[in-house]
Amino acid sequence: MPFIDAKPYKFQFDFDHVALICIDMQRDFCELGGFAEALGNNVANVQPCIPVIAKLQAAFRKWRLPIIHTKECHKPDLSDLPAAKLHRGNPKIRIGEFGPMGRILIDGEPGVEFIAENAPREWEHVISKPGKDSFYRTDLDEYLMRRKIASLVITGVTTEVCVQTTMRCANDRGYDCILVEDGTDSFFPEFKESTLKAVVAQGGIVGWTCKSDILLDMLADEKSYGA
Ligand code: TIU
Repeated sequence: MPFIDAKPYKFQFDFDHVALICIDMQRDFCELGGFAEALGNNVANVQPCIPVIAKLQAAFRKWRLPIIHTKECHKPDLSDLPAAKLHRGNPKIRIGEFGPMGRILIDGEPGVEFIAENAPREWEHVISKPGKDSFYRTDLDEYLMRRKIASLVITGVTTEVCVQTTMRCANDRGYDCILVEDGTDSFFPEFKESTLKAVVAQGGIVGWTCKSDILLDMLADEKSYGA
């Protein structure tokens, strides 16, 4: 099994027990007129990771390695939406109300859909989640255990919200996690930087980080598997 250069030390890439997880690459977070913009965010800040994630998805598909896609959304009747989340902040449009891309953050609406560049293939696992933690009220843990997946390559938006929350919760469940530095973005670049530092501090208290080219180079090399 190959070891790749990572922080805070080398990460073992186990081809037989690894998955790529792409967190919330949805129109509501990445395009104008969605939830993120309603909260006052500049969506241009989360767009640099899009082509990086597309390259990682292509590389994982080449090796037939599993890819998991999450989307943050709620049921049309809002029964899985806590009042605290509905009322938090002072958004221009609230969750469930009509925006330019349909009802904000409601499953099945255009805004909840994955952006075209990072959309799942039909055989890939898609998780609808009502919270920031991808394990909360989802079948993610069951899916990973059934597939005997022990490590996660983590990408997506936003770094310090759904990405970091999911990485911490995966770490507590015993998964080795590596966060791709250029495969994640935040509306707040300083929060992205501090998250990348925080997860690898204390000997990798939450896991590892690496640049995408380290992974892409390894996955481009036919000799990697079984190395
Ligand atoms: N607002 C924000 O930064 N993020 C979210 O609400 N969800 C995710 O991070 N996906």
